[in-house]
Amino acid sequence: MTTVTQISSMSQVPAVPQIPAILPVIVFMGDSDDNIIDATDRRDHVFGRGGNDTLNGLDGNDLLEGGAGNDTLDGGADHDVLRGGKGNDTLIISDGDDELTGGGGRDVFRFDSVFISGTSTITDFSAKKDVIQLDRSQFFILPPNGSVDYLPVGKLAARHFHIGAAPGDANDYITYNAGTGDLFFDRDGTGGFVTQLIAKLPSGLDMTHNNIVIS
Ligand SMILES: [Ca+2]
Ligand SMILES: [Ca+2]
Ligand SMILES: [Ca+2]
Repeated sequence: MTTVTQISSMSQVPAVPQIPAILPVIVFMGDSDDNIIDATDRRDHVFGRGGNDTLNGLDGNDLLEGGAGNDTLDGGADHDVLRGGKGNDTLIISDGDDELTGGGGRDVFRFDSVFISGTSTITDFSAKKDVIQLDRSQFFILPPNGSVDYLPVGKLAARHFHIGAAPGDANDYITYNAGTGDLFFDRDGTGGFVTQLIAKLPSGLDMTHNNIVIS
Protein backbone atom coordinates (compact mmCIF):
# COMPACT_ATOMS: atom_id res chain seq x y z
CA MET A 1 0.00 0.00 0.00
CA THR A 2 1.33 3.41 -0.94
CA THR A 3 0.57 6.57 0.95
CA VAL A 4 -0.57 9.30 -1.36
CA THR A 5 -0.24 12.96 -0.65
CA GLN A 6 -1.76 15.83 -2.50
CA ILE A 7 0.52 16.36 -5.48
CA SER A 8 -0.75 19.59 -6.88
CA SER A 9 -3.08 22.39 -6.04
CA MET A 10 -4.49 25.17 -8.13
CA SER A 11 -5.64 26.95 -5.02
CA GLN A 12 -3.88 30.14 -6.07
CA VAL A 13 -7.02 30.82 -8.12
CA PRO A 14 -9.10 33.12 -5.91
CA ALA A 15 -12.37 31.59 -4.78
CA VAL A 16 -15.47 33.42 -5.97
CA PRO A 17 -18.45 31.77 -4.28
CA GLN A 18 -20.93 33.05 -6.87
CA ILE A 19 -19.06 31.32 -9.69
CA PRO A 20 -18.44 27.72 -8.60
CA ALA A 21 -16.82 26.81 -11.92
CA ILE A 22 -13.64 28.65 -11.05
CA LEU A 23 -13.35 27.46 -7.47
CA PRO A 24 -9.92 25.92 -6.94
CA VAL A 25 -9.52 22.25 -7.73
CA ILE A 26 -7.27 20.07 -5.62
CA VAL A 27 -5.73 17.17 -7.53
CA PHE A 28 -4.68 13.82 -6.07
CA MET A 29 -2.82 11.30 -8.19
CA GLY A 30 -2.26 7.66 -7.27
CA ASP A 31 0.33 5.39 -8.83
CA SER A 32 0.43 1.80 -10.13
CA ASP A 33 0.23 0.47 -6.56
CA ASP A 34 -2.93 0.04 -4.43
CA ASN A 35 -3.70 3.51 -3.08
CA ILE A 36 -6.04 4.82 -0.40
CA ILE A 37 -6.76 8.47 -1.10
CA ASP A 38 -8.87 10.62 1.22
CA ALA A 39 -9.39 13.93 -0.55
CA THR A 40 -10.61 17.15 1.04
CA ASP A 41 -13.94 18.77 1.87
CA ARG A 42 -13.47 21.00 -1.16
CA ARG A 43 -13.56 20.30 -4.89
CA ASP A 44 -11.16 17.49 -5.70
CA HIS A 45 -10.06 15.58 -8.76
CA VAL A 46 -8.78 12.17 -7.67
CA PHE A 47 -7.11 9.69 -10.01
CA GLY A 48 -6.27 6.22 -8.69
CA ARG A 49 -4.55 5.02 -11.87
CA GLY A 50 -3.34 1.36 -11.74
CA GLY A 51 -3.83 -0.93 -8.75
CA ASN A 52 -6.88 -1.58 -6.59
CA ASP A 53 -7.58 1.86 -5.19
CA THR A 54 -9.92 3.30 -2.58
CA LEU A 55 -10.90 6.89 -3.40
CA ASN A 56 -12.91 9.05 -1.03
CA GLY A 57 -13.95 12.45 -2.33
CA LEU A 58 -15.56 13.69 0.93
CA ASP A 59 -17.52 16.97 0.66
CA GLY A 60 -17.42 19.17 -2.42
CA ASN A 61 -18.19 18.52 -6.07
CA ASP A 62 -15.57 15.90 -6.84
CA LEU A 63 -14.34 13.93 -9.82
CA LEU A 64 -13.08 10.43 -8.97
CA GLU A 65 -11.47 8.18 -11.56
CA GLY A 66 -10.41 4.68 -10.53
CA GLY A 67 -8.45 3.82 -13.65
CA ALA A 68 -7.30 0.23 -14.11
CA GLY A 69 -7.77 -2.27 -11.26
CA ASN A 70 -10.67 -3.10 -8.97
CA ASP A 71 -11.41 0.21 -7.28
CA THR A 72 -13.81 1.48 -4.63
CA LEU A 73 -15.07 5.03 -5.18
CA ASP A 74 -17.10 7.11 -2.72
CA GLY A 75 -17.92 10.67 -3.72
CA GLY A 76 -19.29 11.73 -0.33
CA ALA A 77 -21.71 14.64 -0.13
CA ASP A 78 -22.43 17.10 -2.97
CA HIS A 79 -22.53 16.51 -6.70
CA ASP A 80 -19.82 14.10 -7.76
CA VAL A 81 -18.72 12.36 -10.93
CA LEU A 82 -17.42 8.80 -10.39
CA ARG A 83 -15.74 6.75 -13.11
CA GLY A 84 -14.60 3.24 -12.27
CA GLY A 85 -12.55 2.66 -15.40
CA LYS A 86 -11.32 -0.84 -16.22
CA GLY A 87 -11.72 -3.61 -13.65
CA ASN A 88 -14.50 -4.74 -11.31
CA ASP A 89 -15.24 -1.57 -9.39
CA THR A 90 -17.50 -0.65 -6.50
CA LEU A 91 -19.13 2.76 -6.82
CA ILE A 92 -20.95 4.01 -3.74
CA ILE A 93 -24.11 6.05 -4.19
CA SER A 94 -24.16 8.96 -1.77
CA ASP A 95 -25.82 12.33 -1.23
CA GLY A 96 -26.10 14.66 -4.20
CA ASP A 97 -27.13 14.15 -7.79
CA ASP A 98 -24.07 12.08 -8.64
CA GLU A 99 -23.13 10.72 -12.05
CA LEU A 100 -21.66 7.22 -11.92
CA THR A 101 -19.99 5.33 -14.75
CA GLY A 102 -18.72 1.84 -13.98
CA GLY A 103 -16.62 1.45 -17.13
CA GLY A 104 -15.39 -2.02 -18.14
CA GLY A 105 -15.69 -5.08 -15.92
CA ARG A 106 -18.37 -6.25 -13.49
CA ASP A 107 -19.26 -3.27 -11.38
CA VAL A 108 -21.19 -2.93 -8.15
CA PHE A 109 -23.25 0.18 -7.41
CA ARG A 110 -23.70 0.20 -3.65
CA PHE A 111 -26.17 1.92 -1.36
CA ASP A 112 -25.01 2.14 2.26
CA SER A 113 -28.02 4.31 3.13
CA VAL A 114 -31.60 4.58 1.96
CA PHE A 115 -31.84 8.16 3.24
CA ILE A 116 -30.01 9.88 0.42
CA SER A 117 -30.70 13.40 -0.79
CA GLY A 118 -30.78 13.80 -4.54
CA THR A 119 -30.97 11.14 -7.22
CA SER A 120 -27.87 9.66 -8.79
CA THR A 121 -27.60 8.57 -12.40
CA ILE A 122 -25.79 5.41 -13.47
CA THR A 123 -24.82 6.13 -17.06
CA ASP A 124 -23.67 2.70 -18.24
CA PHE A 125 -25.43 0.09 -16.08
CA SER A 126 -25.15 -3.32 -17.75
CA ALA A 127 -27.91 -5.85 -16.97
CA LYS A 128 -25.47 -8.55 -18.10
CA LYS A 129 -22.60 -7.66 -15.78
CA ASP A 130 -23.47 -5.10 -13.12
CA VAL A 131 -25.42 -5.21 -9.86
CA ILE A 132 -27.11 -2.81 -7.47
CA GLN A 133 -26.15 -3.66 -3.88
CA LEU A 134 -28.46 -2.72 -1.02
CA ASP A 135 -27.64 -2.77 2.71
CA ARG A 136 -30.35 -4.93 4.29
CA SER A 137 -30.43 -2.96 7.53
CA GLN A 138 -31.26 0.19 5.57
CA PHE A 139 -33.57 -1.40 2.99
CA PHE A 140 -35.75 -3.22 5.52
CA ILE A 141 -39.24 -4.20 4.42
CA LEU A 142 -42.74 -3.82 5.87
CA PRO A 143 -44.79 -6.98 5.19
CA PRO A 144 -48.62 -6.81 5.33
CA ASN A 145 -48.67 -8.41 8.82
CA GLY A 146 -47.35 -5.16 10.29
CA SER A 147 -43.88 -6.42 11.19
CA VAL A 148 -40.49 -5.10 10.16
CA ASP A 149 -38.44 -7.65 8.25
CA TYR A 150 -35.10 -7.96 6.49
CA LEU A 151 -34.41 -9.44 3.10
CA PRO A 152 -31.98 -12.40 3.08
CA VAL A 153 -28.40 -11.70 2.03
CA GLY A 154 -27.74 -12.59 -1.61
CA LYS A 155 -29.61 -12.03 -4.84
CA LEU A 156 -33.09 -10.59 -4.52
CA ALA A 157 -35.82 -13.22 -5.00
CA ALA A 158 -37.61 -13.02 -8.34
CA ARG A 159 -40.98 -12.35 -6.69
CA HIS A 160 -39.62 -9.14 -5.14
CA PHE A 161 -38.58 -7.60 -8.48
CA HIS A 162 -41.00 -5.93 -10.86
CA ILE A 163 -40.82 -4.24 -14.26
CA GLY A 164 -43.25 -1.36 -14.60
CA ALA A 165 -44.04 2.21 -13.66
CA ALA A 166 -44.94 1.25 -10.07
CA PRO A 167 -44.94 -1.87 -7.85
CA GLY A 168 -47.39 -4.53 -9.02
CA ASP A 169 -48.11 -6.24 -5.69
CA ALA A 170 -47.37 -6.03 -1.98
CA ASN A 171 -43.99 -7.77 -2.12
CA ASP A 172 -42.53 -5.92 -5.12
CA TYR A 173 -39.74 -4.14 -3.26
CA ILE A 174 -37.66 -3.17 -6.29
CA THR A 175 -39.28 -1.85 -9.47
CA TYR A 176 -37.53 -0.89 -12.71
CA ASN A 177 -39.34 1.31 -15.21
CA ALA A 178 -37.88 0.22 -18.54
CA GLY A 179 -39.44 3.21 -20.28
CA THR A 180 -37.73 5.85 -18.15
CA GLY A 181 -34.87 3.94 -16.50
CA ASP A 182 -36.13 4.85 -13.03
CA LEU A 183 -35.30 2.36 -10.27
CA PHE A 184 -37.63 2.37 -7.27
CA PHE A 185 -37.54 0.91 -3.76
CA ASP A 186 -40.75 0.40 -1.83
CA ARG A 187 -40.83 -1.17 1.64
CA ASP A 188 -44.37 -2.50 1.16
CA GLY A 189 -44.87 -2.70 -2.62
CA THR A 190 -48.41 -1.57 -3.40
CA GLY A 191 -49.03 -0.73 0.28
CA GLY A 192 -49.29 2.79 1.62
CA PHE A 193 -45.61 3.46 2.25
CA VAL A 194 -43.88 5.83 -0.17
CA THR A 195 -42.35 4.54 -3.41
CA GLN A 196 -38.83 5.95 -3.46
CA LEU A 197 -36.84 6.73 -6.61
CA ILE A 198 -33.33 5.50 -5.72
CA ALA A 199 -31.44 5.83 -8.99
CA LYS A 200 -31.78 6.62 -12.67
CA LEU A 201 -30.47 3.90 -14.98
CA PRO A 202 -30.45 3.73 -18.75
CA SER A 203 -33.90 2.91 -20.13
CA GLY A 204 -34.68 -0.32 -21.98
CA LEU A 205 -32.39 -2.61 -19.96
CA ASP A 206 -33.16 -6.33 -19.57
CA MET A 207 -33.06 -5.95 -15.79
CA THR A 208 -33.94 -8.94 -13.58
CA HIS A 209 -33.84 -9.82 -9.88
CA ASN A 210 -30.29 -11.06 -10.52
CA ASN A 211 -29.18 -7.43 -10.87
CA ILE A 212 -30.19 -6.67 -7.26
CA VAL A 213 -28.03 -7.98 -4.39
CA ILE A 214 -28.80 -7.66 -0.67
CA SER A 215 -25.76 -7.36 1.59
CA1 LIG B 1 -13.97 16.76 -1.84
CA1 LIG C 1 -3.32 3.17 -7.93
CA1 LIG D 1 -11.12 0.48 -12.05
